[in-house]
Amino acid sequence: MVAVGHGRDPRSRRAVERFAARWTAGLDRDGVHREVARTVDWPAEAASWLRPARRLTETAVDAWVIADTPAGWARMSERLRESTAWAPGRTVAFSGLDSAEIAASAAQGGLDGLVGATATGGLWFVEGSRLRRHVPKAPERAGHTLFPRDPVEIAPGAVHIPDWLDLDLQRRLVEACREWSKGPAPMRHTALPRGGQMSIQTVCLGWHWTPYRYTRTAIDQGGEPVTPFPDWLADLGRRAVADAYGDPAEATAYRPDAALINFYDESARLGMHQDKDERCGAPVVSLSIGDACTFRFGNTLDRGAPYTDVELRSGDLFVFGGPSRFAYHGVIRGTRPETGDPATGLDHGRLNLTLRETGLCSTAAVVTVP
Ligand code: MD3
Ligand code: FE
Repeated sequence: MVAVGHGRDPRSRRAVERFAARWTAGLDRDGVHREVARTVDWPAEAASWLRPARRLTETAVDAWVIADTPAGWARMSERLRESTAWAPGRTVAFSGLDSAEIAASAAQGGLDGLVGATATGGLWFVEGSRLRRHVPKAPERAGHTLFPRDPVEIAPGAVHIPDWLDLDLQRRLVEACREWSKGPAPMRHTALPRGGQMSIQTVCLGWHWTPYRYTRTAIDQGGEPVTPFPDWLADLGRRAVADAYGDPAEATAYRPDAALINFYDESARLGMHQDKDERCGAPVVSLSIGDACTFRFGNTLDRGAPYTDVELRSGDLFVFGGPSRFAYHGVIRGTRPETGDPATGLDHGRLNLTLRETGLCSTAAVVTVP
């Protein structure tokens, strides 16, 4: 038996409506339909939260379910703690409460055991008066096969967030990639040092990559200048790191200065390799658009097993940092034709953008001599 409490903002209302519908449709251990003992709401600003606090706690329940804005909940949780027998350890919250404010109220104590969802399918919880986070790892998804596209940390520091880019952003990225592909140094099959060329086509931003170093100009394309790395792309990278790791400090510190944009046709592949030409351990952010592929994530020791195969689809984000930053990885031959949405502006093939911090010096100034 649960009691539901919520703020009066539309998002919290929707969250508890959806919850109540799902909850009461299910059966409890005795085969009886589950119930909501009561639902109590409260304004974000009011003279007193004492009445709703009492109503929420006056019948015995197994757990409380809360949906609120951080501002409303700051006052309500204070009331509950001071004036009722409420137990934070038997309380779960929706992602609307996942914020800096909850960290601040956690620090004041009395919220230990409170658990909530994050917007990307992870958990936050209060322990020792601190707000902590948990991103689910692959094995924990065993019972969740009905929801196969939840965000997953496939290895420490390697976080996959499906459908992170909305269609509009995918469209804008495809448009931008189309422009960048024109050059000055156009998208091309990168030549390999032992002869031959890569099956993927690549164009670079910020720094130009050839096997196996970064340069300021396209040394294999007549010394053409490299298209600058745009600020808006760095902002997108910081947002990606924030969502993958839930750590605002790490996100703010992220300063990507190079992007590799790879295009895969149906027969392209990328053999198992490490990205180790950067002199920096900052995470790599990967964005996929267009046809789906099988991405192979290996280990840090060699190209072989153990590895994990993950399907990457249009809109997916992957962030590789921490212990995963120097793991071997690759893309299996054969992206799957017609699995991308032509509404992205890409009618065939797959685009992958990787954002990196090279750890190389940015040039202080460019002096033009007339
Ligand atoms: C794991 N690109 O450009 S993205 C690459 O889909 C590259 O085009 C692939 O590997 C692609 O170097 C894979 C996923 C990826 C990117 C960089 C990583 C995984 C990574 C760096 C370290 C570990
Ligand atoms: Fe790579």
